[in-house]
Amino acid sequence: MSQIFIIADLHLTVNKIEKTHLFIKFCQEQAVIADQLFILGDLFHTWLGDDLSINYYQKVILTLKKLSLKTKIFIMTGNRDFLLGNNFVKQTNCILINTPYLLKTSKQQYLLTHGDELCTDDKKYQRLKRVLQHPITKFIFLHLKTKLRIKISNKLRQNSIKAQQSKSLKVMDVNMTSVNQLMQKYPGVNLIHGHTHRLDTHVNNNFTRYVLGEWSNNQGNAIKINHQQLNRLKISTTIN
Ligand SMILES: [Mn+2]
Repeated sequence: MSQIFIIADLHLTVNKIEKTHLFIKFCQEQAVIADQLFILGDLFHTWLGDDLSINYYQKVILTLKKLSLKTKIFIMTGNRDFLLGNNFVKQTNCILINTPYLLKTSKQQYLLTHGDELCTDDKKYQRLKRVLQHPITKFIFLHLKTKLRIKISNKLRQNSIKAQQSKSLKVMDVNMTSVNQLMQKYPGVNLIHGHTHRLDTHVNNNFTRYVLGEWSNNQGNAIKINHQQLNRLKISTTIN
């Protein structure tokens, strides 16, 4: 019997202690029973590089490390934590996976992705992503001093919040042509993604699209695949 948990968009930050505790509790009491845990991006709200951020998130790092003794943890980066690197992997025993990732269970296959690459209506976002996630940009950023990295990261966050205010909800959702183009390459496979924070299940003609939701301070959500059944789970401080 294999049990799989899939989560995304926790956006953990140092100042949201409640949410960090919710995640730790989830790891210790629920994910620990699973064979595999998949985190589909934006586990962290900001990641300024392993050399800085590992220290900020010690509790999370230790929790993942402990969990990895029982459960295989696969992490995909999102647009907020795309700088997760080798040291993070070493310290947590997580496995960094590329997007999209094909998850095969005995009855059904699922394509896992963060989801932002499917939001192709948002041209400005896609352009900025190409620049920010370019290997040269990453290299330069990781060699800047701490203060400057924090300053740039804050500025980018402010700009992103400002930009979102003028964008329509439709522009910030996935583009169905892009989704269909991707899924055509994977006949018979279902899609699981996060990023849009619009928890829902969309049954299309050829595939089902499961969207994970973001975590709040006192509630999270997960997909659980067990006995070939896919179920939605609410994660709360009181485990039921
Ligand atoms: Mn995201």
